[in-house]
Amino acid sequence: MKKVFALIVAVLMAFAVMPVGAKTTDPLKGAVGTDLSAVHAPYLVAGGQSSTTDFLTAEDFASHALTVLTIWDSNCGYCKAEMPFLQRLHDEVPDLLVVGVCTQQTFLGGTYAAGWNYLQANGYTYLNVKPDSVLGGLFTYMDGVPYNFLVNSEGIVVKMIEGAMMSWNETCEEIGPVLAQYTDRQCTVSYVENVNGTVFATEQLTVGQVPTYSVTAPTIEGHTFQGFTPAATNPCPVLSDTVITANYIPRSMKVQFFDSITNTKIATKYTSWGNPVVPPAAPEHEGYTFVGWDHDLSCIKEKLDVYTVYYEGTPLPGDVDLDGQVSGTDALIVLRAAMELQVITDAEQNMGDINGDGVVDSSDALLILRASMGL
Ligand SMILES: [Ca+2]
Ligand SMILES: [Ca+2]
Repeated sequence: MKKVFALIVAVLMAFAVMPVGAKTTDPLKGAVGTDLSAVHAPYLVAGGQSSTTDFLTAEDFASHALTVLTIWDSNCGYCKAEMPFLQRLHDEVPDLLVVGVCTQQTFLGGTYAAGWNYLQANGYTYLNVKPDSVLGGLFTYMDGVPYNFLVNSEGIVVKMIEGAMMSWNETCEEIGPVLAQYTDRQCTVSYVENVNGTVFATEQLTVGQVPTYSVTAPTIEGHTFQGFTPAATNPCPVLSDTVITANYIPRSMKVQFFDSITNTKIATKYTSWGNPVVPPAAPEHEGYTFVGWDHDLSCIKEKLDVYTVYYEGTPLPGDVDLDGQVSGTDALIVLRAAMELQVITDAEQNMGDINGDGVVDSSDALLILRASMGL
């Protein structure tokens, strides 16, 4: 219904305001072929004013392979939705000029001041202008906002994009093949895995070509490959150097906790590879002190069965190996752990942290050594 109405309006407008024969463009292609080289549109400056010194002119078209004229209004939600992609074009694509054309009243009643404020508030830094009579002429092809017009270096409209580009992929698909007609710039595609951030493959493409994804995602210990972003099933023509991320997730690790005295299971827990696991509360047994668990629980890299460690009676502080005496052997275990020469169990960590600061380090080793010497 909206389309039919728009069509009727367009037909009425065509008869009402356009001199017959004034436009030579194919109506099916809209504005394609329109010559904008006479443009002289003032930059939109602070507060929504017109610059009196800076104007968009044919020179700006001439100095870029392609220009995106994006016609927008500060009251238009779809316009705002595509602005991050326009900013990305501005930031990343060196031979492309992005120019916002801020409309006033024409479509949704937005104002230049509101447009200016929206740009500032959201950090959009691409050029914005007010329409002059040349750019205003494009409005006759539009039944709303946003519209994007691609303009070649001679100032000729070569493509009209109706409605917002709602994703980066869509933006690349709309613009890539057109930009490719005007540049043979090379782009590097880097394939990066998201665990260590390593680039594991690259390929060279020209603008508008599509990444091949003909790479093998590396095997990463403890992780499962989940696919690429952007997805290989939805490849995106390149406009500039591009990163494709290979996504991995850590594997789930099952840890079962057992009571070493009754030989019964206390709990089953899951953690992701390389992460700690939080143990359950240990059962109490008459005459025994619970010391800890018989594995290191700070970094789980395999499926584990973990048992409680009990000491009959009360252990001596610093008796890491629970042999009933504090000796140089206990100090050596702690020193080796502190130097990362040896992984010690949860129980050994609890006994070795003699100063109770939550870490096992060389100061614990020294204290244990002094204790063993009766100092
Ligand atoms: Ca000992
Ligand atoms: Ca300590």
